[in-house]
Amino acid sequence: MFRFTTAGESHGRALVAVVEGLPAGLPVDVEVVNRELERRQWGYGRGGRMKIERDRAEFLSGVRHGRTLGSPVALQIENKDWKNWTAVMSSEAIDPSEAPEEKMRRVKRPRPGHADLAGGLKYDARDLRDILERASARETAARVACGALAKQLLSALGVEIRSHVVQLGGIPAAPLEVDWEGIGRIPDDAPLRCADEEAQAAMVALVDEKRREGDTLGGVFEVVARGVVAGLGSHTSWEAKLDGRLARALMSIPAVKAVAIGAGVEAASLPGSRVHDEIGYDAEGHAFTRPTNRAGGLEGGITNGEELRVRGFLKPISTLRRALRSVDIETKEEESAAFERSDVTAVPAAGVIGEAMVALTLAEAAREKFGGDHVEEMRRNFEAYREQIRDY
Ligand code: EPS
Repeated sequence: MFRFTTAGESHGRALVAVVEGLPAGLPVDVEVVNRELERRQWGYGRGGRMKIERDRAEFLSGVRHGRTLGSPVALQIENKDWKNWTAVMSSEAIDPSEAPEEKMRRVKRPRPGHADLAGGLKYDARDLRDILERASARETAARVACGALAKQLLSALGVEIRSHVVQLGGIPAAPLEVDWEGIGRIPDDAPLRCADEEAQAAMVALVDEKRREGDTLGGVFEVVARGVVAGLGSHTSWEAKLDGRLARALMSIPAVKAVAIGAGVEAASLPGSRVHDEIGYDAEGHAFTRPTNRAGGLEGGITNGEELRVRGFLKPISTLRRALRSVDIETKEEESAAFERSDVTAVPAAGVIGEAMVALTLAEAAREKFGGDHVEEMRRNFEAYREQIRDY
């Protein structure tokens, strides 16, 4: 079974992750993982924390001489900021006389939109730091490291994954439609990983404006996977449907409030003749063809061989410098919500996290379909299946 899990608090010692179910023999390049971690940190609108962190993965188990062993892969990403929080985040019991309130940075004013209040109520936390440290999007660095391993597995099956920002703070008015090559042309150092330079310049100006105002912005990212073979996921039960699994994976990214596959919500207001992708056949290439891909590569919860296209819609970040109204959980008096520091927006970073979540979901589906204990065994099973499709 392929699965992954993460642990770690935002200002704790480190983030850790365990990935289980990777086949043996998969090449693992730590620099490739680190490049993904760097991509997640990039983006106009990030705050002071990203100047402190320089995320690097360290493999603790499951990899030997640059290849997986088939055993659980454990990795760790150090929090450089930890040294500034050792007392606040200490795992040892603290004597209250040696821990004055101001030093403990207790949080009592929940931020609307964050997990603070709901989590505080649920876990009976009187210091909301007990909630926010784990609810922080810092955790997504660990997911990106896991996703980098999933990407390495998928690349053995010819799958490539990219992401880009298609809307930020309502700019442009409708989300951008960009083909695979267009996404590939976005330079690595584009401030917001957006294919349209004019729209990007307007987004940057809006980020500046909202930073001045102490406000925040959301937006829409798109993840595209190319080379995904038809037949991942299944129509046979609700939990096997890959569209549902992808939606869940993307919805679990902090601030994502909606997910769309292919034409997504727009399809709901169009007639069937303008939505469904007609089917043709290329006799020479022995392949079914589609002139359009409004389905986003998924039909019946199964990949259909077209590009997989999924979008994540983010609400604005819930930590505002110009804090919203809240209530002190102790005094019950009206107060402004807590603010330490924050990003104005993190939509490009969410796109990279989206890539990781898509990669992990596809890797799980590929492990189900092609099995194999060694990556070459998996690849043989995959090639045999591809032949079966060609002869269909
Ligand atoms: C976050 C708050 C900020 C962000 C953080 C998510 O961190 P801090 O509280 O340390 O200023 O920078 O994102 C990351 C640390 C990251 O690695 O993406 C939050 O409250 O969710």
